[in-house]
Amino acid sequence: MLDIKNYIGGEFRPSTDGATLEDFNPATAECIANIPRSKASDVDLAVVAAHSAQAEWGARTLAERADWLVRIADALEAKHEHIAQTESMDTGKPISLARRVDASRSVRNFRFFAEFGREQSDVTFEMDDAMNYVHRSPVGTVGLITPWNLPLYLLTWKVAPALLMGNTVVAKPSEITPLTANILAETLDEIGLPAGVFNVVHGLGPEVGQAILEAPGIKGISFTGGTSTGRIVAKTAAPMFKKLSLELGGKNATIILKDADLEAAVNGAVRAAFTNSGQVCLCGSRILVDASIAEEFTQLFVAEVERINIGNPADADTVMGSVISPEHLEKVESYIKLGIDEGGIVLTGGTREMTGYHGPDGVGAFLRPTVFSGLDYTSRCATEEIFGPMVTLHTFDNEDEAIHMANHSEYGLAGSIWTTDLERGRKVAARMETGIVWVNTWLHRDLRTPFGGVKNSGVGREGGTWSMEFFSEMTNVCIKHPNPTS
Ligand code: TXE
Repeated sequence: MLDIKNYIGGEFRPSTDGATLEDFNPATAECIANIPRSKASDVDLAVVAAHSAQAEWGARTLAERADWLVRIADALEAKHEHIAQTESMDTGKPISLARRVDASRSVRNFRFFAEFGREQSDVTFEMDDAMNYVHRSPVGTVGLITPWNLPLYLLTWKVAPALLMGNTVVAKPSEITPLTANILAETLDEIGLPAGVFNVVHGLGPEVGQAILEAPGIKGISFTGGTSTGRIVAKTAAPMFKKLSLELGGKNATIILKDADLEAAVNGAVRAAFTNSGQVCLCGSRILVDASIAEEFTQLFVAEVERINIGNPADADTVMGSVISPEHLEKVESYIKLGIDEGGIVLTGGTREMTGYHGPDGVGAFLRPTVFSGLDYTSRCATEEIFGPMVTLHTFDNEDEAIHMANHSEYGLAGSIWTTDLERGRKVAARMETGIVWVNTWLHRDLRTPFGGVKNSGVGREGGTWSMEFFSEMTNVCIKHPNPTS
């Protein structure tokens, strides 16, 4: 049983009132850690610590801070397996995924921003009689609030640019996946990052998360999580004129055009649908197929889904582990029942009662991947974010109909298009109301590109210059050229 503490001002300490929460391994249902149930008083301590470190950290050069990011990457890389094992235990995701995605990308986030930061040149604007340059300074102390699906991956995606640009950090990971944020704190402490630059306060969203939103000393909020929580974040932080970045939910379409390479499209659609048990905001949870190939695609797709090796996340050949919690499993099952009520046909999977599957050892939040056909694209199952191992199949007769169906969503985060005609792919991509479109691939990421969505998928973008812009304030300095006659 791990006894996790907050990390404030370079010290590991309990919450001010000593309250704690339990953290569970969703695959075994075992309690694996106690964490602080922090409140506003803990946030106040973290803000004081951050403010005391701000001036010195912000005064360092970008190159010096980039050097720190490289040190952090090296130190995390040395803990790659420990990070992967811990993340798998905390989330129920397969160890293979935790190694390949979560641990590797957490290291890469720091390495990328160190290199990218160094490459940036000054922004200048020449006039006939003057020159302008943009001076960047830190925002100050920023609040980073992150979700449970990719805990360290998404936290480091924010911490790296925040530190690079000279900010100090108050981080709040999800209360149900706190462990790898603690590994980050331990690592930063071990390599001697100045006290107060990075702080972690654990606890419940409506308590310590809300306190971060309300803290006057926190000048910017970078949030990744559900759309409903995103509304609360915006409502609280916007009137305080805090800088705000919101990466929210998604209900992404995978569009299979009739000229698609069917084998690639099937494999891509399965990967997009069920990676991380469908618990990635970028997952392709609606699959739109040209009617002329729907029968063949559906047979191949269902057969591939049924080959997914679901089981013990600790086994190297497991492809799908548990979902994040019993509560989330119930939520996904409620959508399976709703889909049946809405007239859908379960092509594979179903509730635990329907499949008789309760996990490799009969415990834990395991659910077989479920595929529905026969549901209208306007049905609740096809429009609401389920965020679990359940997808719906729909057919279209032409491109316009496919695009209309794909855009029929309150979300607008991502989508993928499968076609052998790349010009056609570009045309369809241009009409997608999303922030990200992949053509003949999925989750293929260049970290320099803008990441984020529109509509209820959020506001703002992360990645490359977009992260650097968010985590800095710009001052334009205009210098008049000396008068030529003087
Ligand atoms: O989100 P929640 P979850 C989305 C994904 C899904 C959700 C799942 O689509 O909807 O995240 O993650 C804290 N004040 N994305 O369930 O509940 C909470 O403690 C302040 C999109 O964790 O919104 C947690 O730390 N904080 C994303 C964090 O908010 C509060 C990629 C998120 O919790 C709070 C990944 C409050 N009142 C997941 N209430 C993308 N678009 O990139 C909760 N929290």
